[in-house]
Amino acid sequence: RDDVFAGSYRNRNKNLKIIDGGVTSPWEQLEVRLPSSDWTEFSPEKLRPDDEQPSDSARVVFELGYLPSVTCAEGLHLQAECTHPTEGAAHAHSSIRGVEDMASLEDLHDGAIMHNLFLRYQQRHIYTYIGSILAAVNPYQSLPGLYDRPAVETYSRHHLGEISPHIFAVANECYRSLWKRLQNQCVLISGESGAGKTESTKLILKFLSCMSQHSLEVSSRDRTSHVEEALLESSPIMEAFGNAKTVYNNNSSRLGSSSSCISARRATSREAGLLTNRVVRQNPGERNYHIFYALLAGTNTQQKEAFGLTHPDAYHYLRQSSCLADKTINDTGTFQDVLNSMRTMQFTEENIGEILRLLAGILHAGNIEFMTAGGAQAVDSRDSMAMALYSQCFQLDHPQAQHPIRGKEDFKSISILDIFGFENFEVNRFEQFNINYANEKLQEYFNKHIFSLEQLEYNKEGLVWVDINWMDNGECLDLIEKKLGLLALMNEESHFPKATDDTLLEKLHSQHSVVYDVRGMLEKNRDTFRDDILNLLRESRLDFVYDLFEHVLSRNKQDTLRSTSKHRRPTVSSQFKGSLHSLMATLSTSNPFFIRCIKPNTHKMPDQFDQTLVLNQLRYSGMLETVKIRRTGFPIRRHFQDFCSRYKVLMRDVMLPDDPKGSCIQLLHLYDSSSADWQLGKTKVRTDVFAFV
Ligand code: AD9
Ligand code: MG
Repeated sequence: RDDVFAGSYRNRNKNLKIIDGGVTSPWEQLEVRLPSSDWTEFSPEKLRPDDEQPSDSARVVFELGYLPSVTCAEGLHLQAECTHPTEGAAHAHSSIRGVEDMASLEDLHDGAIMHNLFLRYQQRHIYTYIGSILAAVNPYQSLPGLYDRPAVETYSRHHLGEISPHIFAVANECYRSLWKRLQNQCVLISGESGAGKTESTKLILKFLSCMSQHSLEVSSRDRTSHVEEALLESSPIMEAFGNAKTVYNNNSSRLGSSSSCISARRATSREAGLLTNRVVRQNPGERNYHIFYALLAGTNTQQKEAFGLTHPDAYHYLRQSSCLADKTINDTGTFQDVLNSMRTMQFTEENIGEILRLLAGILHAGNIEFMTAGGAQAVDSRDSMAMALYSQCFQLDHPQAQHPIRGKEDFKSISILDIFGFENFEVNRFEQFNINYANEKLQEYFNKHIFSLEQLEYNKEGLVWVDINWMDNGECLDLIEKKLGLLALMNEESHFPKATDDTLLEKLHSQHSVVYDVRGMLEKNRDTFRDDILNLLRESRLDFVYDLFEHVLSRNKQDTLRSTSKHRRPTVSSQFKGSLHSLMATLSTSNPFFIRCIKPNTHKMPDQFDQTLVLNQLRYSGMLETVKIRRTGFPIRRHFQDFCSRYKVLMRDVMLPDDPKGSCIQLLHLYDSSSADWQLGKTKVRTDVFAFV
């Protein structure tokens, strides 16, 4: 009979796995009914019978995390009947409740992965592992207790995989790895616009901040550098100045930010690149940066009079998109949060006043109209000035961005990368081109770590590699970055004074076929700080404005000097490329953790799971292939010698062989004799048990 099985049960990575006996699939939860006569015979103390036992039978629930290791009495045959209707076969609850680690899914195809996420989402389990990679489905609602202090404490005491999947588990693993390995760590958070990257970043920062406060309390009472707190404190400012309402996300990041924190010397820095175009133009239904509306909503009558401010619809820079407010956005609250943060970060009242005045000035500048023959150009100059002012003001608000705090050689950090997610509007322009380019770079890094390097490692270690057909985005990046690629053509054209969007289009089409709207592309690409505008601003009677631009002018001069042969200043896109490449270089020296955010619907609504939308995201991000590789792979590797010296303490009473490999084998057998959780290569132990991280 199908429904009769016997054997022992082992808890592997939280998934109850029947390793011998008739059924071999991994379960998240298995529910069986036993005739009550057998129940007494079975009597496994470690198993917990359900409270509501029907009189004629007993129900046994094998619960996740409840069975550290249960072995049935030898020879005992469970007369197990499944609670699942009619089938009569033992039925895995995995198909009803989903599994916590997709590497243990039985059916492997895109649909099964999507379905698993769907099942879990219905139960408000938004996190699911793929090995050590975390998939996070945006709940679009606050889930009680999920991120409170007890949750932080619980996850700080468990390795990744020991308890249910959570973003804190990733943060904790990252934190532990930093101290254990003394190597830089990074968390790469990807997903399309509105998928939850920024929220995830904030949660990781929250966790790390709690951990570092704790370690400060227990170790030294060194409170000299509370820079992590400064980083958290700066979040509201960062968001108000760097985020805006778009069609996809009411709080969309228009900057790429990387927060580095919790280092060996507890230093913190934050680097950011901002898309300033939004200051002067926005698409219909979208807004300018939150801070402008916050300014108008939050200032009192006296301040409004002083700055000459009225309502949002009085300003060209705010009203052109016909979207001034959103019911989910509290502009007055934002203003208060920003002021509070600025005060906590020790901005003087005078400084705050100057920043507000500058923001008001930008709004007024946008209302200047021109009636001259060259009026088109004059508008461009006005907009350039507004963008320059905003971008400098943004830099000022984030002093850490200018002065990343670097320690001595022993500086080790955790970087959290949260960039603007993929965007695909009806019409996609220069901004989308840059955003999507950045996302392709991130995907390249992901592919490299998950697939290419893994394959290389397998080959080097002489292990059998299961061929996995992953999607390489190399060609897409070549299209953008290579000689005669989109960037090169765009930059070349930007340097021709007579070039127009039409000539650019012609040039691009002669080489490639792409679907971006080129209108305004050249202008936006040339939009670097212009010397004439800088000189004008340096003449400002306001010291504050003069100071803002002082160092920009000298930097501009250096840039021009550096490229004297061509007399060219780098374009916006080439600067963007430069910063992406240096970011990637930094990341390549770090040990990465990956979080893949998934957007469940386009309406920003809770409890709505659009299966097609999710499937599409799983496909383009290569999730299926990731699950496949994580199923076979063992993400943690250590050299034999290193492994031995670290863990031989566990075998104090055992005579170990002389060679490190032999010792490793003995040690590992003691831990797991079936060798399901580990593998030996030529030089390294590979395992998926995070205790051996
Ligand atoms: V973009 O690329 O910057 O446009 P993100 O950053 O991926 O985008 P964001 O984190 O801003 O998206 O999330 C969008 C919205 O989803 C948030 O404003 C929240 O309302 C909602 N969200 C995201 N994650 C969570 C969560 N863990 N819990 C509750 C969430 N709500
Ligand atoms: Mg964001």
